Amino acid sequence: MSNAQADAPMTASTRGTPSAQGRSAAAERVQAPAWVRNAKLIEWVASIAELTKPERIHWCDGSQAEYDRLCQQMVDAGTLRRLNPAKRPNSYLAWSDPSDVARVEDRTFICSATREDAGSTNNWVEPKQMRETLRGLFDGCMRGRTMYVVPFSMGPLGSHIAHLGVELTDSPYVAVSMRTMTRMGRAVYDVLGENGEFVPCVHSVGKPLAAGEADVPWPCNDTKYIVHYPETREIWSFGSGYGGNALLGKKCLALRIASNMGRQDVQRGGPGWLAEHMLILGVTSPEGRKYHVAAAFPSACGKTNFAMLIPPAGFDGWKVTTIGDDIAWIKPHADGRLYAINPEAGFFGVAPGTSAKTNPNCLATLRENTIFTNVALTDDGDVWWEGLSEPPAHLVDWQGRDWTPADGKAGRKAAHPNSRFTVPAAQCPSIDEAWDSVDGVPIDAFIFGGRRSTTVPLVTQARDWVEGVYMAATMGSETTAAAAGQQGVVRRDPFAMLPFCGYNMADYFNHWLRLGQQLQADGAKLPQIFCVNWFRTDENGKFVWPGFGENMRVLKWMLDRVDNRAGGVEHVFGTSPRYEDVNWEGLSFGSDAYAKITSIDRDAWQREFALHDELFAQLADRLPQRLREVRARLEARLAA
Ligand code: TSX
Ligand code: MN
Repeated sequence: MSNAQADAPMTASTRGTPSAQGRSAAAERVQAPAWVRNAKLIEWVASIAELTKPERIHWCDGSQAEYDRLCQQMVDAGTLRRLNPAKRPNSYLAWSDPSDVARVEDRTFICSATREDAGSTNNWVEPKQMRETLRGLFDGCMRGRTMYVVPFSMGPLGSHIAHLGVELTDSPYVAVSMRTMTRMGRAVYDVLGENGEFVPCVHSVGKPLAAGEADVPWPCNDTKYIVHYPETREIWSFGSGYGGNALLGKKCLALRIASNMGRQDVQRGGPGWLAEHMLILGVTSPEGRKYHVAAAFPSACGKTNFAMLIPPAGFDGWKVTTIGDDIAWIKPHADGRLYAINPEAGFFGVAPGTSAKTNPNCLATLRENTIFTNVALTDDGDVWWEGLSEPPAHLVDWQGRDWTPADGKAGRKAAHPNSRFTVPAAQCPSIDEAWDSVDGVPIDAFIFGGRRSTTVPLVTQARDWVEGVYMAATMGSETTAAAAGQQGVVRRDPFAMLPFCGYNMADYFNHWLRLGQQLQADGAKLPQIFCVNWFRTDENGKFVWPGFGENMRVLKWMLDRVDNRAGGVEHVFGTSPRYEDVNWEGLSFGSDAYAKITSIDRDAWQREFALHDELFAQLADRLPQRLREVRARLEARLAA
């Protein structure tokens, strides 16, 4: 390593060396740079180093030079491949171990004091017992490796909505990815100061190296643990280098820990806030009225595509801008409205399906400064994935094997279906001018969506906040073929938060209800709540709605409703646009087709309510009474 000199070697000669300039023994031991002044942080780094026993410690400064150096080091080690600089400047390709390609939900734990506080939808282990297990696994787990100290801010530096974290990791891939996905580096220490708080995150790939042992390109361990302690706000991750398991600022901190922080804020006398699995976008009308929307979709619904939507023909003068594609932190503002920030600084998105047709803004974003993981390599040193274009005559697939279109026809994918890009958000052509604003943007509407071939109409506005919360709580999505041959099975995914809620899901519903009630009591205009479904199919199994940019027509109706400007028809569970309430300029889409995607089938809804009951039974212990009341009211309407 070129900068080995700058790192602190953890050798017998430096352990316990007395301080020269009056720094603490711990600071001396871990060679903390002078710009790190937080004693608690230094003590913690020293204690984790003592446990995990790395060869050396590298305090990340977040500079471009450091990023470039670590990437070069990974190129030399075979972890990264530099892409053709003429085609893809400053970009790299990583191929993971074939066993380490996705989040591991069955290995993800919420270790709250009681099982009930984690709730039936989370895995739970008693915290003391989990600490013992992890102590055993982490003991010496970084032997022969560098431990990177990665300071980061989720949210704009210094924003009152932001929170700081520090991740200790033995993966340079994680260190560089965190620089793209968060505000990472020296400036974090200035905000942290001597006494500031941070969420401690410990990560190891779980593959210590014996003296002289050669490393592998993608070290990991078959044993995996993704562990959260919500009461003490700690994250421990072992055995995986894959994004969602290893970039601990994202799903672990910004969703699981933060969702719990937002609720704890109420218990501590605050107004409470929300950490949501939502994209945030801005819409500017030709008259210059700016709206902001936050939208939750389960996986495989095209969240990133929606966040970067380009208005279609017939929408001259309309502009859609991107604030975030995955996570929103939402807080009540002094003006009584809810304001949202994107706590992230980059996009960690699914590559397959991204093309100049489905998402031109995203494709332009990926032009440079991108790390691709598990996509295919072209003969001219560029990347390719299914859905990007016609397949080239020859590729090297994500497992390093030769691939031709014949292999594709035989069902072998060149890119892993969960292959990813990691790219700075600021590079997105549609990035909103306020995406970096410390105050966030005021939310006019929440959208909840799922992938449903039947039953759920194109768009519905909830009658009120409580019915909107019911809609979101009972949201479902059909699994795609990729997910283990279970095509067409509806899975409940409340608020698209099932794998990401850091506490009891029933308490989470209650948190939403309470927040709405409080804002209403304070006289605020609450965001409207909508439910959408782009995925209804016809008798031949074909999608009826063109989707993508054409979703602008639905978005416009929703925003017109926010300003009481559009008509609609009320039905069992809310209000939907009639054919004539939608702007059809520039699209030929007839009223017969429209009927196919907006019809309400009474029998299908009866079966749907039975599925809602299954979820409610699972959450029965703490399910808010108000949701049971909505359930009874809706069924009575259906029967009437
Ligand atoms: O992202 C999608 N969106 C949202 C876009 C803003 N996808 C891709 C989902 C997988 C990640 C969609 N797929 C959408 C959609 O609105 N709709 C569909 C279904 C569909 C697929 C293909 C066509 C039309 C609809 N048309 C042709 O193939 C020509
Ligand atoms: Mn997500």
